[in-house]
Amino acid sequence: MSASAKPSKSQKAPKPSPAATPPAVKPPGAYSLSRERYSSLGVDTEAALATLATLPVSIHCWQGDDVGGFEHGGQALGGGIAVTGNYPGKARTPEELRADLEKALSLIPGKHRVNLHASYGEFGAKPVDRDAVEPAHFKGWISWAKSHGLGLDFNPTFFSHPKASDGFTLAHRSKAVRKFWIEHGKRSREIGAAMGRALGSSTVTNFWVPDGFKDTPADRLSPRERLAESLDEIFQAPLKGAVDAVEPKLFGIGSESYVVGSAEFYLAYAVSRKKMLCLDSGHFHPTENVADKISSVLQFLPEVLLHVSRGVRWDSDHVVVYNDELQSLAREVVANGFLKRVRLGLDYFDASINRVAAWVIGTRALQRALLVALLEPTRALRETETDGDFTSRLALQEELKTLPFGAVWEEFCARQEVPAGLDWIGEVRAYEEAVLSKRA
Ligand code: RNT
Ligand code: ZN
Repeated sequence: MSASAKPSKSQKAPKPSPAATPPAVKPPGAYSLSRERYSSLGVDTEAALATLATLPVSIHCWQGDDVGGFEHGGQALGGGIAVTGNYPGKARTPEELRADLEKALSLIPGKHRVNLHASYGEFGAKPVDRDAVEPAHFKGWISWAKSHGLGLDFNPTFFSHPKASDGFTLAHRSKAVRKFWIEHGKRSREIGAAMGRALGSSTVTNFWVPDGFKDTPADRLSPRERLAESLDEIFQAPLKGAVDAVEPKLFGIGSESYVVGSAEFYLAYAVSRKKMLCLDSGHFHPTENVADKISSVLQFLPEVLLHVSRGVRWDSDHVVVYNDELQSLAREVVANGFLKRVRLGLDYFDASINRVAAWVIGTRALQRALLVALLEPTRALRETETDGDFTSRLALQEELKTLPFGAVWEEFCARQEVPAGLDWIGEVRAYEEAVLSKRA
């Protein structure tokens, strides 16, 4: 602004001599300064931005309605998982859930996937039990995904159902109950394969069952024999395009003493049956390092699925945030060149804050962690280690923590045409006022 345009106090100040006037060039922006800083460490920020744009995150539909689903009569949440909070405005219909997802996706940079549960089908006027679900019940989701260029992932729902009310499904002592759930598993696998075929992008069908005991079992073996047998029956038929994953867990509410599908059970199952293993970050002892598992299991498995979550003291499924744990998870995937062998998915549910914001915060946090991992000078870091120079390794690791990645992230958002910084929250507030607050 010229001095004449706005008479102000500055007019009283002595006029700078012409020699002291800085040349009228635009100062370098925060991004170009950061790019130079990274480049001095041998890191190409442009390459990092290009790679990040190709990484889809499988966004879990169930954050939008507190794991409710759309079955007739809407079962209470079961299976040892729990959602707390009563923030208004949760989605009540597939249309509402899709609209909320669209809002969230418009604030998340990049192209992504949506992860559905079998209980989220569109079942029409008559109740459809779990042993009768079909690809037809997911037509609406498939055409929506197609029109938005999204991939889909899928999960059979082995909880929130009268036949799961005693905490057992595929490992149930009753043959009839097992048979019911085996049929659900087979049909879910067919739905997943049909989704993948329709969208031209393979759908992972992820199997998690809650089966376990509240108190010390007398027999730890038989339920595991039954679970292995049930899974084998589900996976028996060769199915073109099926990509199956299995998800272990340490404990759940009501299964504190014993979970049939433990980490060892499913790791061995996945290796012997050539299935994908799903690592959920809330499913281990709180002091276990989930990031450290990736390079171990990928020695023997072609692929893993991540359910990125945030447990606070237990498997509480808090919204994912950018913390050390998330950063080391992303770092292990990127630094080891595993981006093609790790499917990135989210799994959390918080009903105490705006649910659209919960999706945006968690997904952007994971993407930011991936970006920081992509900006790591991995070769230089590894060289210190091969040289046995652990002093420099530690010094460099510390230095990396305060490099200017924020400006690179904002550049990514700008190029992907989504709000950078906190600007997205205004859009969520406007949506809340116009749409969410009108829901009873
Ligand atoms: C439960 C598992 C499972 C579920 C979803 C809803 O502990 O993490 O993945 O959270 O399937
Ligand atoms: Zn999970």
